[in-house]
Amino acid sequence: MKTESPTHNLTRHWQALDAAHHVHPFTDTASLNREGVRVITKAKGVYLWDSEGKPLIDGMAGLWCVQLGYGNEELAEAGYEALKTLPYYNHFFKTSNPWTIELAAKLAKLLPEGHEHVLFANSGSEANDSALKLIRYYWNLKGKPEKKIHLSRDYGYHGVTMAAASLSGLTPMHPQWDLPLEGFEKVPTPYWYGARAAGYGDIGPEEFGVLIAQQLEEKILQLGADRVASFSAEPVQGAGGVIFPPSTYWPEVQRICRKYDVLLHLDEVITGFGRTGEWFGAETYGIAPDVMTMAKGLSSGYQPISAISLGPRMGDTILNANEELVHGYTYSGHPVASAVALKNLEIMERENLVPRVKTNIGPYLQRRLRATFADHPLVGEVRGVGLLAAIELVADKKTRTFFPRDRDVGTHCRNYCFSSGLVMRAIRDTMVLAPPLVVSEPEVEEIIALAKGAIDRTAMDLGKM
Ligand code: PXG
Repeated sequence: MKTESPTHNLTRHWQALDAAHHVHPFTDTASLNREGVRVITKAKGVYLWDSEGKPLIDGMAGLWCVQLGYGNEELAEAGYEALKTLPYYNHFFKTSNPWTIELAAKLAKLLPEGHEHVLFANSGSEANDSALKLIRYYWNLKGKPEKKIHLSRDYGYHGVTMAAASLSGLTPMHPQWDLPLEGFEKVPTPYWYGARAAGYGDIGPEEFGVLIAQQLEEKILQLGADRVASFSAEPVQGAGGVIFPPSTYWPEVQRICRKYDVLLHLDEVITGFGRTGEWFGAETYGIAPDVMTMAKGLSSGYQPISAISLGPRMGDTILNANEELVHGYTYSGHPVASAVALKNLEIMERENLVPRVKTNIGPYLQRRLRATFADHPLVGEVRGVGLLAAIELVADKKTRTFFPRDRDVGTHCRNYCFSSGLVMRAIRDTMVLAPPLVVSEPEVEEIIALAKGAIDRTAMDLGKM
């Protein structure tokens, strides 16, 4: 009879307890419990280990957030220092703490021009919820209370609270919860690779960017500009499929927002803190938002913290309202989270991580991905900026034809990735990479080799190799 190792017994113990008591996000509980969960027990650099001692290289920086990689001692010490000195206090009673003050000032230096003020929250969803409240308040203060409709995009992901899920354009996020709420409307996204399949014919990316932006204008005119409060968007759509806008898109969107007096809310939860080779996607794409939300990379995911920054219009109006701002969380500007975030930004600056993504490791990843996959029979397109990349798996490269959704080719490929020791995310049939900003060239090579193995095996299963 086979005897089981102590680690295996422990894994089984945790799997049983997890199945009995723990409900997972975005997961079919019954199906997961039949399979058994993978328990991650430690991490260092760009590697994770599970409870069986199996290493995984993390091509996703956790959930697009671990900019500095795992096991950074300085971040741990910054958190420990704050935990010992001031484990908790709030900002409600005319009080503050040194770490949150320094963090706000540091952000004001890094943020787009005119963004001098920040509010803190604990997650991307809360930040987006807060941004929408501040947008509503702005229009109320301006004497335009009828401006209440929030526009956002198909395939957008903005989180899961009632408002953030309503803002999200991933339709499976809505029916279970009777969402979206009233007053949330969607416009199309500049997903050029899918343009042909969506019936736009053989249009070029630049022309397509303008066409899609103009659909925002049509939507505003159809609803009435006097009723539209805001347009929310990620500079690059992340969880919706890593969709990069054609260069014509953002200039046109900004022109339209200005013309119809619609506030521009930029969701930088994924693109913030170096992911695209600048501190913010706003710089990469030349966007001047009225309000910006950020989370994830702000603390490299070591602590839950998010922020909302106000541009000049909203800042001037809201902060000079001469009345109480009736908003805030118990943990807004938590001292420990603030200390870790502050140290995280200090290290990113000291190590020149953002320029490294722009001129060194980002271009290296992009070049190597294209060299490896451009001619692959299963790969329709490799796209990316900085350390954000997507590999689109398609049924027919020439005609840009996708596989039927129910083939679930992406999940099939992702399962091969996991079993060979690579964390790579599948969004529909798009394979996605967003490694930690500290990833080295040999680690990039390891990620690409494992990705190639998984994509090759998927292609063979489909009879394409
Ligand atoms: N905005 C954007 C652009 C995001 O990517 C949120 C808001 C919400 O943040 P919180 O902290 O509330 O989760 C996100 C989060 C995935 C995945 O599978 C992506 C996110 C979260 C969980 C899973 O790609 N993004």
